[in-house]
Amino acid sequence: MPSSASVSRRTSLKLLGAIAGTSIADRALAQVGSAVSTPRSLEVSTAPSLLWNAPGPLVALPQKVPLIQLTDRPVQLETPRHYFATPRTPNAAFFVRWHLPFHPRSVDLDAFRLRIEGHVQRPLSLRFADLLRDFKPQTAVAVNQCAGNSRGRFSPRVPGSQWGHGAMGCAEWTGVRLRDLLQRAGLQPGALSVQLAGLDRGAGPEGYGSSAYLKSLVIDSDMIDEAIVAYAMNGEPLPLLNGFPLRIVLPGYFATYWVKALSVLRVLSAADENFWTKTAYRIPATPDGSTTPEAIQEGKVKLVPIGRMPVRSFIVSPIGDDFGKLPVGLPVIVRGQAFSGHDRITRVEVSIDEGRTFAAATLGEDQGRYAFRPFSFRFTPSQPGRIVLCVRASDGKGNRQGDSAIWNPGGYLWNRIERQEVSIGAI
Ligand SMILES: Nc1nc2c(c(=O)[nH]1)N[C@H]1C(S)=C(S)[C@@H](COP(=O)(O)O)O[C@H]1N2
Ligand SMILES: [Mo]
Repeated sequence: MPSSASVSRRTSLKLLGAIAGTSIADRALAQVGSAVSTPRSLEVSTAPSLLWNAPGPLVALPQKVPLIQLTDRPVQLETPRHYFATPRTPNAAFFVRWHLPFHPRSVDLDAFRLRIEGHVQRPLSLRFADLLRDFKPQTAVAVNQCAGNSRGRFSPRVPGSQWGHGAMGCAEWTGVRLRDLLQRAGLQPGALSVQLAGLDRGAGPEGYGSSAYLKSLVIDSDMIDEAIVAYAMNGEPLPLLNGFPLRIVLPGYFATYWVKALSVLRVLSAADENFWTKTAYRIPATPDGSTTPEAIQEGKVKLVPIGRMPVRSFIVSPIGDDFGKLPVGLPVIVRGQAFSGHDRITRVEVSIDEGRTFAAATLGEDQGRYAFRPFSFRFTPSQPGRIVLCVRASDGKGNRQGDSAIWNPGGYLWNRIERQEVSIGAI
């Protein structure tokens, strides 16, 4: 018979696991050590996170406010929830994700060149200042979202950073159209794709021998038309951790294509065989990109490169139970952001009865097709108790968020309807 102390410890650990996902529970387990029986603790540590953000510590790196640390080498930082109260994410609060440990710690603009090479008529080597002076600026307000944003929700759990919802941000990006740069260099006949290379280096995933982060865009595609080589973010130089001095911005598409610290555009005349383009970032070729572990194990699932971001919406406030009750009889304003990589947001709906019925929210300013679209929804609770709020968005292409949990081995594309439980108390 276990002692009553260890039973209650176990119960509270279980609770911790349920509300906080794995890390807090794991840390707590490490503290209590052998007092906890192993099988149960393993049960706890595979539960998906229900927290809005990953539960990591806050760290402050150069040019950044304190952000949630997922890993330190390479740096991966998540943006805390409250920064999404506004439709533009401040540069200093913008999330950070690198794959390779040696990302630039400084870049000397005098020495820096953007090279355009490969299957072109005139290879170019451009200075930062050339981009500002010799090309027409192009601006877009757009969401940069990691393909694995919200991976911590996956059940069963998949490998990779266990992000909460904060691996995304929306900024105004300014730079030069990729098409204009390619036109200046002149494509040779047979040019197929453009490989994008950054300054970061290091051992990639074991066994793949990939020491540079390389992505390719097919030349004959809308991707090339929309891509910007950005030198400014919200009107300022990019923070070093977000790709100073130049990065690719590809509005509507997942961040995997938004190559940071961009230094080479290499025009290819054959398919790109490198790991990051050919093998990584693939999703099941099903309508919603979802499949099952069994189907993957049986090797039956056709995989295709990831592309545009599915429609999503997030409640940013109120933030729920642990932070005090909302008074009965006084209005509550539910606020948040919605976006889609397919088209502009046309409708956001909020439910105050856990998704049984929805009513239209008020949309804020439209800053661009692929930008955050703020929404607000006002209601007055008439009795004390618990309410589960839900939010779902629709875009101009007729896509609407559904309520099923996505699963795929990469942990990509999560866009399930979000819930926020709140407590209503008597005044
Ligand atoms: N050079 C380089 N660019 C990169 C990456 C990288 O590892 N190296 N990661 C990509 C991925 S997967 C993401 S999610 C975004 C993150 O952009 P951010 O750090 O500015 O938020 O950068 C993209 N661009
Ligand atoms: Mo990512």
